[in-house]
Amino acid sequence: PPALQPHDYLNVDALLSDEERAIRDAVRAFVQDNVVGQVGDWFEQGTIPRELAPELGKLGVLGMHLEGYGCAGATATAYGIACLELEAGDSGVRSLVSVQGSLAMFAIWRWGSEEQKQEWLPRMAAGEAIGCFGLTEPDSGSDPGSMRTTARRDGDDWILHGQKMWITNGSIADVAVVWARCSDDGKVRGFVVPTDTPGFSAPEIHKKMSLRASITSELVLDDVRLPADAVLPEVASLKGPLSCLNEARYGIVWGAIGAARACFESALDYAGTRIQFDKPIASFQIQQQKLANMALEVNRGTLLALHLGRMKDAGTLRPEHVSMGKLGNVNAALDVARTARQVLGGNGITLEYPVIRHMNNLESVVTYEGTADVHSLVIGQALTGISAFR
Ligand code: TGC
Ligand code: FAD
Repeated sequence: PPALQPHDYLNVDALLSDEERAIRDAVRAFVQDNVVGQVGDWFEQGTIPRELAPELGKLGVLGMHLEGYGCAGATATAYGIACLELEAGDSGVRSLVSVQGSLAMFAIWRWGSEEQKQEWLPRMAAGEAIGCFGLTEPDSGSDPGSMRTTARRDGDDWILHGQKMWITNGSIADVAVVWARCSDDGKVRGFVVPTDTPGFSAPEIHKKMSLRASITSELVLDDVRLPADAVLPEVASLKGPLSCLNEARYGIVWGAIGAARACFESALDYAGTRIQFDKPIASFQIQQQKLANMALEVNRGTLLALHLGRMKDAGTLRPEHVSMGKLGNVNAALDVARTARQVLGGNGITLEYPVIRHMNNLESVVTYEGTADVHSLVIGQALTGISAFR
């Protein structure tokens, strides 16, 4: 058999096609050139440069898995591989791409009118227009069905009123997909809101200790008047936003393992060079056990992601499968990051190394797109047939 590679212990590489490997290498090189050296500063400053969006557009990862309208039409597996490489740079970069492609663009692509698609998708695929996705509210997180944002009709127009919370890309977005409950029939619908519409504002949320290389905002909708054709015509239920979440959660199944891999690689490298008691710390059994467990989690998580990717491409992936992937891989990534942080000793707490940045980011990743508890309950319901949400 071929020699064992510490960075690809199970030779997952051999399970990928040439095209998938080429996409991986292109995204990895992009992250190396455009993210790795700068992201510690972005994290410290609490920002991410807007100019990254057109660069990501040129790379072809915005709406990468969508067909037409300037999108790459890649397979789900290829999109997942891209998410892994992006999140090996930073969860904030993967978030930008997820929110753009899997949430805002997917909502328009799946549930929008032909005019809405023509107007927004090509510019969004190019990164010329940035999108955000407003579902969560201050009093409505895990239970989005309790949302209070309303849409009422005034003649042909719609009037949106309410507030959204924790919205990635909010303050830098050109367009917001906002989910609201319609006051005439009580149904949840999506609205395409250009962010320069009077009454719309997006104050940025500060003092975050996680996902700092990402913009997070409130959306304030103060009687925002929209034309009749602003509504997404093809869905009138919570199924609309939840279908988008399936897409973004799928990307996180892969992405979280990218963050874990970066932490593992940093710890492996550090353990081999850091000398204490006259030896590299890698020569101590306790550290080897940590490295072995990290390698196990990274490899197991990669295989799980790849399996779900192949299922998605085959059309057999269910939302309940995605919940298992998101729960398992984000928890695994958090374990790896926390272990790696200890291997690095004092250096594990600085932004000179990637580890604590990833570790803190993963505290957001485990909460957004359905908390670990929510995904456990989805799996529990699938196993028992009993819903324990209420
Ligand atoms: P429930 O009564 O079960 O269903 C309501 C309607 O939705 C349909 N549905 C789904 N459709 C597609 N995909 C799914 N996964 C679906 N789950 C349910 C269902 O068939 C029904 O349709 P219809 O047509 O009959 O009305 O809904 P529920 O209110 O009991 O809620 C279920 C629950 C708790 C699982 C769901 O609310 C949930 O997932 N909550 C978590 C909320 C969440 O994840 N929010 C994320 C916000 S976006 C975000 O975090 C972006 S982070 C940025 C980044 O990615 O970087
Ligand atoms: P809550 O729902 O209030 O949960 C609090 C605790 O209660 C959690 O531990 C939860 O698991 C637990 N809990 C809740 N219900 C149950 C239950 N039935 N059984 C057992 N335990 C339960 N949202 C968007 O719409 N768009 C975005 O772009 C976006 N980006 C985000 C970016 C960041 C950095 C963060 C942190 C969040 C973002 N979110 C976004 C919001 C995110 O989806 C929510 O934070 C998440 O859904 C959880 O909602 P919550 O924070 O209100 O917590």
